[in-house]
Amino acid sequence: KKICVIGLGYIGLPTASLLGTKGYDVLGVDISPKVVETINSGNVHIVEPDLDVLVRSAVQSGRLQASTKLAEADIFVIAVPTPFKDGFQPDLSYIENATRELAQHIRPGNLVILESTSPVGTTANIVAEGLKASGLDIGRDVFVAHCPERVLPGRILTELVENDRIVGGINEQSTEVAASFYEEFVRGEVLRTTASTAEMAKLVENSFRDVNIAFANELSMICDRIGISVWEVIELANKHPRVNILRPGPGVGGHCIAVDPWFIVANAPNEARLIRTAREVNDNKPDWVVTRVTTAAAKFRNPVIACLGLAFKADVDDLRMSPALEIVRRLKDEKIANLLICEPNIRQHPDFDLVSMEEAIERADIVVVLVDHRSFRKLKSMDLKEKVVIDTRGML
Ligand code: SAJ
Repeated sequence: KKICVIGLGYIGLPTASLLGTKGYDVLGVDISPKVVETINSGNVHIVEPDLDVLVRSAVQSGRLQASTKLAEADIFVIAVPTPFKDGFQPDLSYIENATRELAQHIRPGNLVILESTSPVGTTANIVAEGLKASGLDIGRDVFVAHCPERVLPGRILTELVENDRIVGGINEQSTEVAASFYEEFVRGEVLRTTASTAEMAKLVENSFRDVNIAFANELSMICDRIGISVWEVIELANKHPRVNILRPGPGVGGHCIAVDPWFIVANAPNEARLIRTAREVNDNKPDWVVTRVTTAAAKFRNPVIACLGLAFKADVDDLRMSPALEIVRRLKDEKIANLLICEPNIRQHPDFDLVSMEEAIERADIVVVLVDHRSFRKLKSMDLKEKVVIDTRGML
């Protein structure tokens, strides 16, 4: 079977290379010539455990090829970004462009799968509707389904195979054809539903997490106001058999959890009140951290601040929508201190000079922990007695 994966990012590339090693002939398509060139030379442009090995082996075996151009295939998988634009409205232009191109390549018997996280209605109203430009009978000649990706960055290759998958077609036959495809390589359960229910289920998963993190973040601000340790409160409360509070942090980042809840708000603005408020609580958390740091800095004459971490979460190199990055940028703009910035997972940053954790700690008056990277664990054994420590992740 020939598979064409459109979009070779954090989801598309792992999917394409996994299918390549499972015996499918895979064409990976991306608009960036640089990405295409990198992959065709057997290399990767994103950091994810074991992905480099998988891509190299798929490319070397001749089962994975990348191109900037679509070609004919049996199955098309769309894995392009769905960001939002001003006013928190979903930006579906990548899906629209992919669909427009696809309409020129599909043939009877094809299956088109949308994996990108999308507002409810996208599979039917944008993809299936757009494919009608091919002149084919969409739903009968060509099957269309939504199968949202659910993998956790840092564990993508394992979760691609192990996680249960939701498959929702625009009609029953589409659901069945798409589900059979996933059953060929997924070890988890393949759950059948409609396209719009599949879309909503994915948005709900990430909103559930966002709302629960917002609860933890609100608690951290309340406890700080009252003067007790939020970490101890959560540890004790979580001893209750039915309580499981998540961890407060500097805010919620990444391109999923900080984005997807807005798609629900856009669909039902009057009803989605808790979901919207949770987003606002999490988006305001960096501001709260900046205020705490600037208040602490005001007590020094020429303060030196160590900022530990820029990534959006532990043990990744991804800085997209990272609250840590936002906090560091804001502190830099405030010009109140000399900043020493440390991010062990990237080699360099265009806007900041990076230093080692040891150097940052040694020279700092104030230490701000922004990411709980594994390599920061040695902080516990370092001498911080003379320093003001603002630990947004509860590492200490
Ligand atoms: N965070 C906290 N406290 C916590 C947990 C997370 O502050 O207790 C923060 C993280 O530091 C990070 C953000 O939340 O800034 C999101 O991190 P994450 O690890 O919760 O999730 P992502 O964005 O890496 O991946 C999520 C996953 N969704 C769920 O767990 C419901 C993943 O399964 C999805 O596939 C992915 O979004 C996606 O692509 O939608």
